[in-house]
Formats: sequence, structure tokens, C-alpha cells
Amino acid sequence: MNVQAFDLRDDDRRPPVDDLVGIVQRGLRSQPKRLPSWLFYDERGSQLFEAICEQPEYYLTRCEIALMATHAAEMADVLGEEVRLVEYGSGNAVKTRMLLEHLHAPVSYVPVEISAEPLRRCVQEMGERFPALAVQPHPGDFTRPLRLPIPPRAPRRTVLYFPGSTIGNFEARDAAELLRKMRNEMGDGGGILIGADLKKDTATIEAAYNDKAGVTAQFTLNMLVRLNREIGSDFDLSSFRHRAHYNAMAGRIETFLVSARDQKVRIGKQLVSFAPEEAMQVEYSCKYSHEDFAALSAKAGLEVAHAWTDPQAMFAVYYLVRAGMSRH
Ligand code: AVJ
Repeated sequence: MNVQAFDLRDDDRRPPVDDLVGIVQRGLRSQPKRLPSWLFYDERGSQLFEAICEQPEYYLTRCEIALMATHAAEMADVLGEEVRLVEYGSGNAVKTRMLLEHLHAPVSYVPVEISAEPLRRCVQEMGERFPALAVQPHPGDFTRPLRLPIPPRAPRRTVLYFPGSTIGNFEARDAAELLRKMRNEMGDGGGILIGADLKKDTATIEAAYNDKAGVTAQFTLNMLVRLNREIGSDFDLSSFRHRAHYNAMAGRIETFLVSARDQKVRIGKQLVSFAPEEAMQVEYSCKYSHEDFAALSAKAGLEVAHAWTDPQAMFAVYYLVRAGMSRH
């Protein structure tokens, strides 16, 4: 396969302040108001997310790690020899290490990450842990077409690794579009190894997004802290509250920042009004049945070649290939 063949646009970096003001103004003009969930991940937000992963209620990370501990060797066998492993995001050192430890003669590891500091840390850690592995960091936004670095030797296949159920942050259409883009990037014989949080009882899911220590609430509110700092908005932090509830019909956690009172917030040159109890949507975290995930994959021209779950069937990792390919 030819890595130059996809290329095309420049990867986008963090948008300049003007764009950020525009993005926020547009989001707050829509009905209901919304802000994109990638705004969570400034430096503090990334730290808070790591702290979320350690909360007793947040089962996702623990279950995915348990799953990797049991199945990583088999995954490596399925992926085969001389894989180029491209990771979407780089904040998953533990799981990625578990996979790399078992991979057979991997050709290179390419973390794709928009934030400079996590990417730097990832390169350093992986370099120390796997001195013989070619680590080829790719700064950029994985939702955009990637210009993958030229590998040191020809890989047998490219596998895109997308752990954590981050796919769940995308609405169905966007998720299918992202998978379709990944399908292009991996090439004909390539694959996608992807984590997905499974449907389960509402109480367990809701607790994971409403931890007792309030770390998730801090994480949600940090989005406003970030905006106040980066675009000079004047969100009053004590007048917005975190709310996360499970919409069973839609199969997703819906997270909001709820206005505690009637208030106006300055965003650039505009004043935006919030009614008491008005909810601004900041994140979806979709949950899947195996059937849901197979259907989503099919929309992107992919099929599930393998599925693994942890012992309690809380979380799944799927290996997706181009539809029709697993029979050849
Ligand atoms: C990193 C997107 C998988 O949706 O569970 C955790 C982010 N938000 N708690 C998720 C998150 C609130 C997380 N993902």
C-alpha cells in the first residue's frame, strides 16, 4: 500500500483563538446549546480524565485493561507479523504497551495526537519500553485525513488502534464517517482494533459519569475554565453544574452543563443568555450491543472479524476489516 496515496489536506492543529470564539458562538446559538467535547482536553482536562479513570465508578478503563491482559496475545496473533500500528490518540500507554508486548515484529508505532505534551510523553515512554521499535509520532487531529509518516520498512498491514470507547463520543453519522476514513487509511488488507463500551444497566453506567468524588463534574466544568482563559469569556463557574444521565432509547450518556440561574455570558463580542435550568450539551458517550457495533461497522463498509470482552462483558474490543475481506 502507498501511504502517500491518501494524504491530501493539511492536518489541522488546535484552532486559533478567532476560530475558537466562532466555534463557541455557533454552538451556543444552536438549540439546544452545545459545545464540542474535544474542548475538554486541555492540559488540566487531560489530567482530570486520567483521574476519572482511577475512580471506582469508572469501570471502562479497568475493564478494557482486564480484557487486554486476557486477550492481547490472541489479538497479536490475529493481527499477524510486521504490523504498522497507528494509534488514534496517545493517552493510552498501558493498553498500547500490553498490545505491543505481544505483537510479532511490528514495523512501527505511530501515535496520532493533537496535544504536544501527551505526544511527547508517549514517544519517550514507548521509546524506553521498546528500544527496537520505530516510533513515528504524528501530531494532528485524527478526525482529519492523516498523512502517515513513511515506515522504515514495508508493513504487511496497517492496523489502526482506537481504544477507550472514544468512538462513543461521536454521533452515529459522524462515527460512521470516521470509521469510513479509517477504512481508507488502513488500506485493503488492514484492520481496525477498536474499544467500545457495552450496554448494561443504567445505574452502573450513570455512576461512571457521576463519581462520588466529583472528578467528572470538575472535568466537565473545566471546559468553561479553559474557555475563560483562552477566549476571555466570563462563565461564572459557580453558576453551572455538571449533569450526566443515560438516555436508554438512544443508548448513550448525555452530559450537560446546566445553568443554575438566569444569566448572561460574554463570548467575544456577543452576550449569550441562559435561562434557569437551561442545559448546554457537552458530550455524548454512546454504549453498544454487539449488534449495534456490527451495524455501525457495516455503515462504514466494515465487518467485525473478531470480538473480545472482559470476563463481566462490560467492555468490548473489536477487530474490523473491510467487508468481505475476512473470507479471503
Ligand atoms: C475518553 C471519551 C472514552 O466518554 O467515557 C469520561 C470521556 N467523559 N467521563 C467517555 C469521559 C466523562 C470518555 N472517553
